[in-house]
This record gives sequence, C-alpha cells and structure tokens, in this order.
Amino acid sequence: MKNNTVAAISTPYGRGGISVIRISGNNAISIAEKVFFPASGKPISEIRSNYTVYGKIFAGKEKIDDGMVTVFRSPRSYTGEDTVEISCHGGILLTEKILSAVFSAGADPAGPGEFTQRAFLNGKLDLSEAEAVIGLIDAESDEKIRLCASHTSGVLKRRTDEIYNEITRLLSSVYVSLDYPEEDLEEVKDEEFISSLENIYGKLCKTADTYREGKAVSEGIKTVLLGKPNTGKSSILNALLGENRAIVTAVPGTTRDIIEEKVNIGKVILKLSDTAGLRKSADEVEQIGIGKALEKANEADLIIAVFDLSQPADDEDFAMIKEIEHFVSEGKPVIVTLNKCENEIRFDERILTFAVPSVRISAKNGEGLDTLKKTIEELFIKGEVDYNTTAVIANARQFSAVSGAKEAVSRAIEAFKEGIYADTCGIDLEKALEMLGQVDGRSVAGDITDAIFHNFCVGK
Ligand SMILES: Nc1nc2c(ncn2[C@@H]2O[C@H](COP(=O)(O)OP(=O)(O)OP(=O)(O)O)[C@@H](O)[C@H]2O)c(=O)[nH]1
Ligand SMILES: [Mg+2]
Repeated sequence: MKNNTVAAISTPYGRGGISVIRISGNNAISIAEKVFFPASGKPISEIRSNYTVYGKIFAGKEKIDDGMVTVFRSPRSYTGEDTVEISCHGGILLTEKILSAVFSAGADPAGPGEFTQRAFLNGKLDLSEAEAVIGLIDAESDEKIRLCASHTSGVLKRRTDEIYNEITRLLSSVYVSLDYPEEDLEEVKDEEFISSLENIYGKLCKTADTYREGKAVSEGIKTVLLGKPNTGKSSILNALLGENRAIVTAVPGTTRDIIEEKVNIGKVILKLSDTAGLRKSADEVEQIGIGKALEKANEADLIIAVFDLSQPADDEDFAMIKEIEHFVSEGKPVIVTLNKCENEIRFDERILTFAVPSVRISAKNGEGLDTLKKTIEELFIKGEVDYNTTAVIANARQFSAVSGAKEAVSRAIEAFKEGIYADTCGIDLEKALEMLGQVDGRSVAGDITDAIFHNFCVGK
C-alpha cells in the first residue's frame, strides 16, 4: 500500500479542448480544496462521490481558469483511494501551472502507471486486467481492443481462478493423506485423483494453446521476409504496407540493413522485417546484412520465404531451400511466396518439397496478395473465438505462467504414476499454484510488478 497522495496529468501532453489532472490518495480531497473552489460555495469535501461540479481554479492566490471537478471517494474509484479529477482548459502551460499548484498543495508526482499500480495494490484490478488496460490504450486494431476489453472484465482471471481452485482441492487431499495416513476419510480414490489431475492438465494445455492467437492479435508476430537477392522481398513489404517504405531496384543486393514495420493483416499484427538477400558476397556491408537476416529468421515466429518464379532455380535458390528446410525441421512456421507470377514461369516449383503453405503472388500488380494475407491469418487464427467466453492469453508473461503451471501438473501426474504420490506430487502442485498465481499477480514479487507498471504512461 502507498500512503502518499500523488497527482499527474492524465490527458496527452499537448494543446486540446480539455486536460484532466488526477489526484489520488488519502489527502486528495484536502489538496484539491486548495486549488479548486466550487461555484456553489460548497467545499469539495461535501461533494457527493462520483459527482462533478463547476468552479474556479487557482494557482496560489491567482485565479487562472474555470473548470470542473469530479470526486470519487474510496473505495469507489479507479485506484480504490480518494480520487479527485480536475478538468481544465487544455493548454500546455495552463495545465502544467495547475499541476504545479496541486504539487504545492501537497501532492507528489505520480510515476508511470502509478494510478493503475495503486488499483492493483488495493485489489481493484488483478495483473491481467491491469495489463489489458495498457493494451486498450496501445491498441492499433479492432481485434486487440476486443481481446483487451474481455480481459478488463476478468475473463482470464476467472479461468485461472477455476483451475487454481481445482488444484487447491487436490492439494488439500494430498495433505490430508500425509497428515492422517491411516484414515482414508477425505482421501480421494486413486483413479479419481489421477483423472482430476489429467483434467486440469487438459485445461491448462487448452489455455496455453490460445497464446498462438493471443500473440498474433495482441503482441504481433515477428515475421521475416527471407530469400535470395532480387526475388522481390522489399516489393512484398511495400505491397503489404501499402506504401513505398523500402528501396526497390533491379540491382541484386539492394537491401542491406533490416527494415522493420508493423502491419495489420486482418486480425493479425505482423512485425515485419525485410532483410538483405541471401547469397555469398565479398562485400563486407552486405555480409553483415546477410548475417543479420539469418539472425532475425532464427528469432522469428514466421518466415515468408520468397522465390522468383520468372527465373530458373540456381545455386542460390538451392542454398535458400537448405535454410528453409532447417527452419521447417525446427517446427518454425513458414509460408512459401512465389513472386513475379505475372511473368512467364521459368522456376520449377517441384524442387520445393517442404510441407508448408505456398502462395503465388505478384508484388508488382497485387495478384495473390489477398491469398497471402488470408494464409497468414489462417495460420494463427482458427475460426471465430468469443473472447468473452474463451480466455485467450494476451502476452508472454501470462503464457509463461500458464506453461509453468502446465509443466508442474505434468510432473505431478508422473510422480503419482510412479507411486511417489505423497511427497513429490504435493510439491509439484504447490509449484503449479505458484505459477498460476502469476497470471493475476497474486504470486508475483513487488519488483516485477513495479517493472510491469513502469511501462505504462504517466497519468494512467
Ligand atoms: N515482374 C515483376 N517484378 C518484380 C515483382 N516484384 C519485384 N519485382 C522487381 O524485382 C526487382 C527486385 O525487387 P526488390 O523488391 O528490390 O527485391 P529484393 O528481394 O528486396 O532484393 P534485394 O534487396 O536485393 O535482396 C525490382 O526490379 C522489382 O521491380 C513482381 O511481382 N513482378
Ligand atoms: Mg530488398
């Protein structure tokens, strides 16, 4: 819990119709009373909770603006603390002067995300809900808004709570059998126990699997355009973006450094990297670029492998095929893109034997581009999901927590089958609870939550 009262400008920095200054903490009302004077003459301390009134705003002895004040009394506020919001005219200097007056009246500056962090500490939000708030603020797609909105209403917390309670029930039966081995009163039957564990494991697997979609919608898929020089990688990046972002020329080896752009493909966010064409090169700069391209491909969630249909395959194509075979064997998603399809076809597609989706396109005239987009979307989004009823994991932190719980339950199942039920199984289930408790933040250390909230903007 935090004892001081903090304040910050909650609207974006800049000129606008109005600005909002938020004050939260035990002294929020008394601090606001030194700056804001309701026109009715009634002091702020007598304004009803969740009511807004008109009045004058002072910086020291000087009246500098008119505005509105809204009072939210603890616990019925965003932070759970007494909160006052002053709405003033949206001038940059004006808003800063009012904020300074609020500081002079006794408030401390709020850190990034501090209001939301206080809401978390006061039990108004769990960690997954708080992360969804920042997701809503950052959302650049309709689908991400939908996903984050479902999380702010606690869909993931409800799902993990349900599994958490089931594990707790099993754990208590383990402890009962440890404490009173001779009595089998509360002890569940072996078959019942193992089937409950397997059921929990199934639910955790199902929840963990949703991250494939959640990542695509919320965080973005790291995607690399990979191919030999001149196949049209930069042209494809430009076509997907709908703008001439990367330099395109007929000279092989045009792209040297990595070019990164975000693009929405239907419901999926792609973090797209255009790279230097792969070939043996004596040019030092180009070599470095090729090294970076392969490094990017190693880290990628998806590789778009580009071939040129208008030329017969050469050694560079075969070298590229070797690279792709390696990625496919590692289980990395790959889409083969056969570019320049509007030309006479001189490339023999039969040399491409990997079992991955393949799309013919022309970056020049746009042919096949929609099919490529659809193929990308279908790789990550399997049908319509109602986020309000299906809990979809939205970030790597939540995924790692659920995966950790899944692994711990799997170990518990093994231990049980090997007959080391009482000791090991209990430890594994404790671990599963600890991991699952990281989703809503109940078992996350303070310095980690500090780091999470630090990524928020000031004023939220
Ligand atoms: N006919 C035809 N030409 C294309 C198509 N896409 C790209 N090109 C041409 O192919 C040449 C190479 O295109 P880029 O997009 O620069 O190829 P790249 O793979 O990025 O090449 P590097 O950066 O050198 O590796 C340019 O002259 C493009 O105009 C296409 O669909 N059809
Ligand atoms: Mg290029």
